[in-house]
Amino acid sequence: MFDFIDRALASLDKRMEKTARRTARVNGRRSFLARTGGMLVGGMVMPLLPFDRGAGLAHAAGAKKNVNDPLSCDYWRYCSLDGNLCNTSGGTMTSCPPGSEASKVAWVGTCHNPNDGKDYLVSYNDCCGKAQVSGSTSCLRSEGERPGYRMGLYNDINWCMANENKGYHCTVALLVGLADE
Ligand code: ABN
Repeated sequence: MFDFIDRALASLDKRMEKTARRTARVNGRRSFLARTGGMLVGGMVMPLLPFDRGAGLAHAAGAKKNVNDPLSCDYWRYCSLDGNLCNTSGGTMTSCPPGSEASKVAWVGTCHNPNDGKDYLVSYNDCCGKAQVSGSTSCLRSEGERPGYRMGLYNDINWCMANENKGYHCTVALLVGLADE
């Protein structure tokens, strides 16, 4: 009889011990530290992982339709042009309209020419000293532009600032040369 009770108590002991160990494993200090450590490391590593800051802009850039039309903002040379097209403002793509003069400083972009697969440096000079005309085509493209924390990386600027007459009229796109020369 006592033998039976002894065995029953021993079995109960074993089960209690097992349950206590399992509880300690799941809720114990070490497990808490391991989980917290995992979350901390994850939190530190997440911001380092690469992600697309361009919000798919590269894809949108590839979707341009009129890449060979100099009267369209899609034209490949205008990849970083922010302003009115001079060829719709009384001038041409490379010359300022009469009565205006080219800016002394300019924004230079790197544009991919889909016709020959090469990258070109393009200088966007503003034409200065004449009022803007209505009906001219205004473009806003900023491939390669970065937020305005550094002036040289930001193209939303009136480049007539260095000229005597600072009135902005339009922007020309001059081919400077191959980007990897
Ligand atoms: N570079 C064209 C321009 C002119 C005035 C203001 C912003 C941009």
